Amino acid sequence: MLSGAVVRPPSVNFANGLTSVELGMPVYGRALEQHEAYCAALTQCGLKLTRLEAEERYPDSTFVEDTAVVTERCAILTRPGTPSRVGEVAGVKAVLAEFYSELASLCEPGRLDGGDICEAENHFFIGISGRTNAAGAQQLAELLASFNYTSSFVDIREVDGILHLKSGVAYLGDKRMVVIEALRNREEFRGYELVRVQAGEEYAANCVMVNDHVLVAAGYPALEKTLRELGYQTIALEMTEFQKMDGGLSCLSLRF
Ligand code: CIR
Repeated sequence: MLSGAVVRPPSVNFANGLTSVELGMPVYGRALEQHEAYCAALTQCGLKLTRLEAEERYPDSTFVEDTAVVTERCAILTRPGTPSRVGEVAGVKAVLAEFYSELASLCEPGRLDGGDICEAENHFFIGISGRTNAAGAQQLAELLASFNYTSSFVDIREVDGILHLKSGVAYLGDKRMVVIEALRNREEFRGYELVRVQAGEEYAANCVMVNDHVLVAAGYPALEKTLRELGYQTIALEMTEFQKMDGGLSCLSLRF
């Protein structure tokens, strides 16, 4: 069971963050409302939230997931794969130290964003992307192995339209994964039951299992229907303002 999460609301200059999509400027007030609803959903799922202060020095810092990999046995601080985000890690380190006695860090030349890490119980899929390099992936795999976790690499550099591995996959438990079409034939996912995301709903692949619920982005009815038919209780959340900045549901929290 997950019991806690770290979140950070968007800062006033959130719109100055990085994005690769052309969906317009996010509206700050609306982003705050969507973030509040997200926090309420995590609380509804039974998590106790640690809320960090908004951080204007780092406009992308609401996407806390990229700064660490948190597991049942350890937390590993990342070295984000884009220079403007490297400074975000220090603030997250301070708060994770309150929860973890085992706090490891990646080092040069490793680069890795938490959004590339998909935890599937004792196995971790590590995406190699524009943000996570082979050295970062290898360091993480070795650190995870020292805590008795296995891992495998999924190279997504040739997959169009996804920033991170978890922009295209999510683990639901019971060896079941949500995947976008572009990733569904990957050898790495053999042995898993795949819930396919239909064309046009790719953004919804970034859903998040939190205890008895699955958080899903609002506005993607086919995936939500499929999940409900499979017996999941879903909570649909408006994510439009975060989507404009290339962010999804998973990136807004570190859950442990
Ligand atoms: C970035 O480009 O780093 C942010 N604008 C979005 C990060 C999204 N993070 C995630 O999916 N884990």
